[in-house]
Amino acid sequence: MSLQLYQFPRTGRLPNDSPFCLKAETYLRLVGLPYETVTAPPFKSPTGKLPMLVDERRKIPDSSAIVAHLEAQLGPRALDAGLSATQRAQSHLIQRTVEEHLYWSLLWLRWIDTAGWRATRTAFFGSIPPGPRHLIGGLIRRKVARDARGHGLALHSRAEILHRATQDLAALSALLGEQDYFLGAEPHAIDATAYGFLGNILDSDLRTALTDIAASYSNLVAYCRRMQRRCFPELS
Ligand SMILES: N[C@@H](CCC(=O)N[C@@H](CS)C(=O)NCC(=O)O)C(=O)O
Repeated sequence: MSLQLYQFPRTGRLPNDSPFCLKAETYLRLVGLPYETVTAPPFKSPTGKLPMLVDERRKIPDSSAIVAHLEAQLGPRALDAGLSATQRAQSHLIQRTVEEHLYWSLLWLRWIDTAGWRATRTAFFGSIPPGPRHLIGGLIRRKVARDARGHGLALHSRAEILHRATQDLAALSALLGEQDYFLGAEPHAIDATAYGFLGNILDSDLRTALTDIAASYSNLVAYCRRMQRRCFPELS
């Protein structure tokens, strides 16, 4: 099996500031499969989004499709092989919450919120000369704003967006409780997803208003530290 993970360029301390890319790489680390990362623009992927996995010659865009593909290959060694129907349902609901809701809050705070945008522009476009930096950054920012309004969350006030994101974090903290991982003492595929997003909120150099809110949940902070030590020990 030759695996190449196509993702955005690394911009800081975290392996990737895209939560979906970090999810895919965290999964690969959890299962211990060898892979190489390839820095690529999103148009290289058939969906126009990253991450994308190339397994031999086969292109697999979408982090969930990547996880499903590798879980199928791993068979009895798959991370979720022994899960009950209830645990699978819990994973599904956690995943939907972070990918379809919490993600949009983080996106809004990074790209649209004035303070977040200053940091995002520097992190993502800082290596481009100032003229084109403002042009390219502005164009992508307008697309993100359009997407976020289309989703619906960006139609609300900043306070409401923060409130809803805080509800997601509170729910994640309550579900995790005193456990080491979301489904118990050992990590499963949902932990790759959870760390992709929580790591991007808590551990990224790109801080937003959500970073301090998440930092008040001590079990989420400890969880990120645990995941980082387990999956990316070179960062600790
Ligand atoms: N459902 C996809 C979502 C991937 C996604 O939204 N990636 C974003 C970066 S976090 C992207 O590539 N955006 C580029 C664009 O929309 O042009 C997955 O799970 O991989």
